[in-house]
Amino acid sequence: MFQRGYKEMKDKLIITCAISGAEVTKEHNQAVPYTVEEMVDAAYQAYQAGASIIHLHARNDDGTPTQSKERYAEIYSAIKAKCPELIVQVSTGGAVGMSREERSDVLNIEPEMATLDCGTLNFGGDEIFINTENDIIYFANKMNDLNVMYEMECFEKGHIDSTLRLIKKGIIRGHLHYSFVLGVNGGMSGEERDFVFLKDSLPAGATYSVAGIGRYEFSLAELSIKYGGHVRVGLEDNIYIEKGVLTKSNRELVEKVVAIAKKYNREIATPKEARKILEMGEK
Ligand code: KMH
Ligand code: ZN
Repeated sequence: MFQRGYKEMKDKLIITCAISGAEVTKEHNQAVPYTVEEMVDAAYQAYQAGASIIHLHARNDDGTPTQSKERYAEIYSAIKAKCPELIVQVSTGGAVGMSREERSDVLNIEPEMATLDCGTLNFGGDEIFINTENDIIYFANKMNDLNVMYEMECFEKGHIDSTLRLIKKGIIRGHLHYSFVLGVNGGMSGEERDFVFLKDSLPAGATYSVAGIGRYEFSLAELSIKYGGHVRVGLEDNIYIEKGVLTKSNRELVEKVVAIAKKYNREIATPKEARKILEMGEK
């Protein structure tokens, strides 16, 4: 009986909402949150719709991205005050061009979860999102020291291979949770064969979530729901609710995933259940 209940819980769907990002602006979609109040409202609405994790990039009030620990602390504690059980996953990716020291400042607030970007890729035009092997080791060591759970962001298969090498060396450790970010201009695309290749390349016992960029958001969400993975949506990744129609909110994007999950009889995990599925300790 206990076994069955445990399995049912493990089958639940973790929805992450990437509410803000670092690159998308209000010029793209008015619903992109900048201020602390806007961040809290976006997080709360997404949580109410079914998100158990918020992927957070801090912004200054004028919308510029920042990795400042003071700004993150302000937003993080305001979100926690409004929704204490929600998992707030901070970004150590920051924005393209930031140094690793700048990007890692946020870890000083000792969040319960953060991203660990697992390789370099082109990011459109002249942009390169740099994550050297030493960068990955630097972030992983810092998160190990501060007891921060990491979600490994992989934009292509080579990034998974890099994690396997670092797992062997004992640098990446703990429960292995991956996020495939597919469809970036410069990264791997988000067709079914790409997704299947990645999920089949993971080490035993790993869990994964999928973030489809732009037009891939909902097709990949559906695939991941079908195959037993987890899903990330949000304005960071996609600003449309359907082709050519701007979404009204992060909440609406989460609601659309919940509707797809219903079709496949995947129940939605609460934050407490998500913590268990991801084998996170209590913070
Ligand atoms: N803003 C991108 C350059 C992450 O959050 O860890 C990197 C990013 C990844 O969004
Ligand atoms: Zn991000």
